Amino acid sequence: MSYKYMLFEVKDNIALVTFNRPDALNALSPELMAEFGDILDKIAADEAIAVAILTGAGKAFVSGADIKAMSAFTPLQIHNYLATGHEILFKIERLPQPVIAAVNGFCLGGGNEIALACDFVYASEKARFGQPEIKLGIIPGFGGTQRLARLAGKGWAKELCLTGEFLKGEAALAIGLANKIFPPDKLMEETMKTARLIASHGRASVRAIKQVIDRGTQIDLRAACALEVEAFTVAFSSSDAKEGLNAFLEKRLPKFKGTYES
Ligand code: CO8
Repeated sequence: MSYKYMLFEVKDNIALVTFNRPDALNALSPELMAEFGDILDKIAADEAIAVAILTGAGKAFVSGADIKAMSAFTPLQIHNYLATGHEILFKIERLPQPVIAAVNGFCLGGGNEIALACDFVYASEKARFGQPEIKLGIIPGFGGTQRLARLAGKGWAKELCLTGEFLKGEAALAIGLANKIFPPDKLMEETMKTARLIASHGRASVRAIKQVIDRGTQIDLRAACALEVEAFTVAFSSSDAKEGLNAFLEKRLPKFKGTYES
């Protein structure tokens, strides 16, 4: 599939995925969503990719669903678009690789919902986070009411969804929408730095950490800790674990294989 609304490049084991429809502030048209889903499938199948970064071209990360396209939908078309959108966002969570959202600007509606499905968010001082659907007479539809409540708690999810107001800077940091905020010209550099650090680690342990945190936070603590025991055992049995432990004992840097082989 060739891409009209997305950019996709892989360099040094890091995939850079850019929403690239700046004239419409990277609004999520059905065509763009199909391209995004295709890129996520490619990342899932590519063992050379250790980490993925999502960002946006121009002044937005993503401004949300394409309001023009949405306004012409029938209820059945909306239903199908929402269902497809949820599946695409679940693809992000199912990826073995961590996904970092580098939020460069407006991160609204479906855009904020994409960021919420990523493993963590780095943001520019220009980033504006919000769920403004209420101003359109609708509600968040790509998991915003649910992932936001799980991340920031029910009170913040309700305040953001009920007011439609945007958060930025320290306020976004305080409720966990972003892990770190950087000046605009430093955002990609700092995101790449963290991506390279994660990419330098063993794939089996990176994947296990992503999965056990995602799955574990959906279930009770005792069952979640049992999952951690199993995930630790799998990681411990990998050749990268042998390499990491030996490297420490031999006072040298580890040389991880960069594969998911155990
Ligand atoms: N959809 C389509 N076009 C958009 C969108 C959008 N979400 N956002 C911006 N654009 C377009 C504008 O229409 C404008 O186009 P044109 O130049 O042709 O008039 C261009 O992008 C630039 O936008 P603005 O001139 O408005 O730029 P400003 O800097 O003045 O304002 C804002 C920026 C504040 C981001 C403003 O554009 C805005 O409020 N955008 C809409 C944000 C929004 O409401 N998002 C939520 C959408 S609903 C949603 O995401 C639900 C997801 C799940 C349900 C999906 C069901 C189908």
